[in-house]
Amino acid sequence: MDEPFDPARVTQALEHLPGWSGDVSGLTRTYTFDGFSDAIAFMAAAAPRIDEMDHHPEWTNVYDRVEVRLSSHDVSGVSGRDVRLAEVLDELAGDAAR
Ligand code: H2B
Repeated sequence: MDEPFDPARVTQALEHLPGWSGDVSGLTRTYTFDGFSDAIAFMAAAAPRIDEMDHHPEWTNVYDRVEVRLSSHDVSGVSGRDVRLAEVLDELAGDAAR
């Protein structure tokens, strides 16, 4: 099992994740797309990568937005798996998201 990040480590991680916020309980970002279909396409494209990583976001879609919250349930906090998933989601969202 990973160690949960302490506050300093979360701050350090967020410096490398523009657009993301959070604290020791989780990392959050809202992606805004050009419309509903683009938002859903992002979620569908991410699904197999998420399953490969066996690390799953809590996320909700409302129209053109996808609100994401990442935490590691097994450590009750943030771990390196959340940082890696944030990087993957940013890569998949690419220029389609604001
Ligand atoms: N996702 C998240 N966000 N945190 C976890 O601790 C987690 C997960 N654990 N996805 C995985 C699945 C675990 O339940 C399975 C058994 O590996």
